[in-house]
Amino acid sequence: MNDKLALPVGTTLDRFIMRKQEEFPYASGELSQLLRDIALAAKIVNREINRAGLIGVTGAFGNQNVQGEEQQKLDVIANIRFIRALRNGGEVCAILSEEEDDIILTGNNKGKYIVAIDPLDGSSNIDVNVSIGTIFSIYRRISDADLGSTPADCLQKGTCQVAAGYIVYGSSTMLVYTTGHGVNGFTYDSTLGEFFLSNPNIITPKTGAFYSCNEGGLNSFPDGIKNYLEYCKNEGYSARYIGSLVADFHRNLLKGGIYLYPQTAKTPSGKLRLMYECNALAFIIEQAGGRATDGTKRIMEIVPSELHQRCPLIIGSVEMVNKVEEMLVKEE
Ligand code: AHM
Ligand code: MG
Repeated sequence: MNDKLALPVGTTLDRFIMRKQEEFPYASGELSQLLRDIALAAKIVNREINRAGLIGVTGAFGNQNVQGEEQQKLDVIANIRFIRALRNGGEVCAILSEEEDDIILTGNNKGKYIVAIDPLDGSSNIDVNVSIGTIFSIYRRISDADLGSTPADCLQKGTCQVAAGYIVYGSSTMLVYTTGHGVNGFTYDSTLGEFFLSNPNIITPKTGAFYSCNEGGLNSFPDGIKNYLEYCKNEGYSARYIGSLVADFHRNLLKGGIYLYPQTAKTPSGKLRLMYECNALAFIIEQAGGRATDGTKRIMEIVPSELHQRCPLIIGSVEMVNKVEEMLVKEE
C-alpha cells in the first residue's frame, strides 16, 4: 500500500484527496476533481434524503427503470443530482446509471473518465427511514479523446477501475473510497458541510460472525449456498440483512462478515448489477483484504457484455468467501 503520507483522523476529504494526489507525481488532478464532484453531489443527495419526509419526495415516481423496477422519487432526484455534478465537473465523458437505459454522454468530449453509478441503492428502504446508499466506479476511457465515448468504454472489466466508492446515508453519512491504494472512510458533518477522515486504511477482518442474505429465496439457491447457510447457523453466526447492499456491505467491511446474493428462481443470473454495484464493492473489499466472487469467478475479472448485466455476488471476509467456494465446488 502506498502510504507515504499518513493523514490524521479529522483531515477533510478535500485535503486528503489533494495530499494523496501529491503522492503520484504524474497525476493531473482530474481524478481528484472528479472525486470532489461526487462528494458534492453526495452532500446534496444527503440533504434531500434527510428532509424527504418533509418535502413530499418519498414514495414512487410512477415509472419503471430499465430493470423493470419501480422508480422512487428519490431515485430520480439522486440520478439527476449525480449526473448534473459529473456533467458540470467536466472530467467525465460518459455515465452509466442504473436509472437510465443507455449510456449518458455528458458532452465533455475531452473528459478522460467514465463513471458507472447506482445513484440510490436500496431505495425500497427510503420510505421507512432505513439506510440507503450510492455506489460508483470510475474507469479511464479507452476510446479516442475527441470522439465522445463508445460502449467499449462502459464495458470494461472491474480490474480496470481506477477508483470506486460508496456513500452510505445512515445514522451518519459516510463516503468510503479507494483508488487502488487502500480504503479510506470519511464521515459527513452536516453542520460544517464537510466529510472528515474517520476510518483511515480500512482492513476488513479475515473472518467474521455476520452473514447477510435474503433467505426468502433459499429454496432456489444452489446447493452449495444452502449448505453454507446451514454451516453459518451451526457455527452460531448472526444473521444481519438490511436489504440495502451498501449498508450490509459497510457493516461487514468494518466488523467482518459475508454478503451473499446468489442466483434464484426469480433472478436466475443474480439480482445485483455487475457494472455499478458488484465491481465497485469488489474493488473496495479486495483493497481491504477481502474477496468477491460470483461463485466461480473473481467479480473483477468478469468480462461484461451488457451495460445492465446481473451477476451473483458473494463478498466479504476472505476466510468466509473461501468457505462458500469450497462448498460450491463440493456440490458441482
Ligand atoms: P436496487 O438497486 O433496486 O435498490 O436493488 C438492489 C438492492 C440491494 O441494495 C439489496 O441488497 C438487494 O437489492 C435486496 O434485494 P432483496 O429485496 O431481493 O433481498
Ligand atoms: Mg442498486
